[in-house]
Amino acid sequence: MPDFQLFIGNKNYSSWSLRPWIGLKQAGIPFNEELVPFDFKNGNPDFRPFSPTMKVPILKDGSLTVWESLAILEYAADVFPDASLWPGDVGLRAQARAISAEMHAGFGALRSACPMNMHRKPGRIAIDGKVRADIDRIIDIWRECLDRSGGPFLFGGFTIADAMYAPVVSRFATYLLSDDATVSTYSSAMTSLPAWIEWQEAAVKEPWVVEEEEV
Ligand SMILES: N[C@@H](CCC(=O)N[C@@H](CS)C(=O)NCC(=O)O)C(=O)O
Repeated sequence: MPDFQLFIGNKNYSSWSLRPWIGLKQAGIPFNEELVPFDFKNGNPDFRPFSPTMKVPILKDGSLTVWESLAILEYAADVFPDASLWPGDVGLRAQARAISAEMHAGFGALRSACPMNMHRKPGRIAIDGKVRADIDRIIDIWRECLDRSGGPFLFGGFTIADAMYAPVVSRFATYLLSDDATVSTYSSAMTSLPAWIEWQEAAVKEPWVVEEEEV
């Protein structure tokens, strides 16, 4: 019997935590949430007892520890095969894995210039060509997937690929990064999810301000 415990950081800022959290919630997989607030100035000492990497998210299932957001979601998909966390078709599953891996490994310019920050009043900031290239590539991915699937999510129903891109949806909204119709349609589908609303409501109530994440 799985006994999932998901350690996450601040909901306002922790984009990597949002990924497995929204994936598990949306799939109806039960888990206990352990929110451990960031303390970057002191090296996040409270992460030491549960995190081998000193980062979040971390999933514990009994004596098993899984780190890295994508590995956590892969594990959940293995343990709960009926949750359809990946597309059923082998080719589409390969595509979903490819764009999830691209997100996990890439888009560093966008991630560092535009940190997830749900508290922040929406407004534009100056962005350079590398950030613009990340934005353009993400819009191309979303457009190709949505054209093929017909939406509302990248592969029709919600999958790990949507969970991996969830923080990008938040960044696009906070920093007003695109007027593209694809972004607006996909963002509406994502931000209407009950799991999204639950996370965001909790995020904006958090009292903590993390200077390192404010741009
Ligand atoms: N590749 C990791 C990234 C995890 C990560 O960088 N998490 C951030 C919070 S969003 C963190 O814990 N940072 C603490 C630190 O770098 O000291 C994943 O996918 O889980």
